[in-house]
Amino acid sequence: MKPQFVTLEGVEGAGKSTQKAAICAWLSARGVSFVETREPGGTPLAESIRTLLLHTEADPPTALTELLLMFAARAQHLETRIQTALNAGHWVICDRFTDATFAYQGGGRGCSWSWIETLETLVQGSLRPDTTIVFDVPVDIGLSRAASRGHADRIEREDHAFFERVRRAYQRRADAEPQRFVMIDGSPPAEQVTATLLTTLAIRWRL
Ligand code: T5A
Repeated sequence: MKPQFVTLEGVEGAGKSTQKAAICAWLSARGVSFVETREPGGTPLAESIRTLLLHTEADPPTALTELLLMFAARAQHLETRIQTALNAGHWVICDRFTDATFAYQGGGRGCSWSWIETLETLVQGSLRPDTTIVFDVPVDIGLSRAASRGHADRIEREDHAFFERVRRAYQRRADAEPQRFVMIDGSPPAEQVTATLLTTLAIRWRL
């Protein structure tokens, strides 16, 4: 199998980071070489853009600025880290990618879906994730988990309706590409989510 580009998605507090650690441990035990990364971020410049995006309080980005900054960070991350890793034969396990842009800037903020598609093609060419895992949880559950970690960033402070639109946009993406997407119920206890996830991935990847 060629090196897989795997992305993890979901609303705030869906359990992506928790389950990313489980996937990485599981891949390591099977001798799969991988790079673990995240968006926005993943390189020093892209991490600086992340800070601008999540922690600018005085002059917050407009919806269009936010969209362009997400893709600016992605362009840097893709060329200098993701593509390099895939070319060298490593899998890439990435916490959020362009489906988050469709969900948050498209669904949440109401940016045009076709603008996002245009930027996706400009920045990524034909590259798309091989597998996208969405951890689906009711918004209330996700937000209460995220809140338990303390200080909320600029996007986490959006209202409930925003995250309902985000959740619906993920569902729309998954419905459009059922082969790429794996939908996992993220509501049960973490160990139970891990067990379901790894069983599903073992079948999908024959590992
Ligand atoms: N963004 C990102 C965009 O708007 N557009 C884009 O294009 C991109 C790429 C940063 C923000 O950027 C936005 C979306 C985000 O607002 P992020 O760093 O992924 O993205 O931030 P968060 O989604 O906020 O990440 P979180 O860490 O909140 O969520 P996770 O990773 O889904 O959740 P996790 O695993 O850290 O768990 C949260 C808490 O819940 C517990 C954990 O122990 C932890 O305390 N937990 C569970 N508790 C009970 N049962 C379970 N099954 C649990 N799983 C985890």
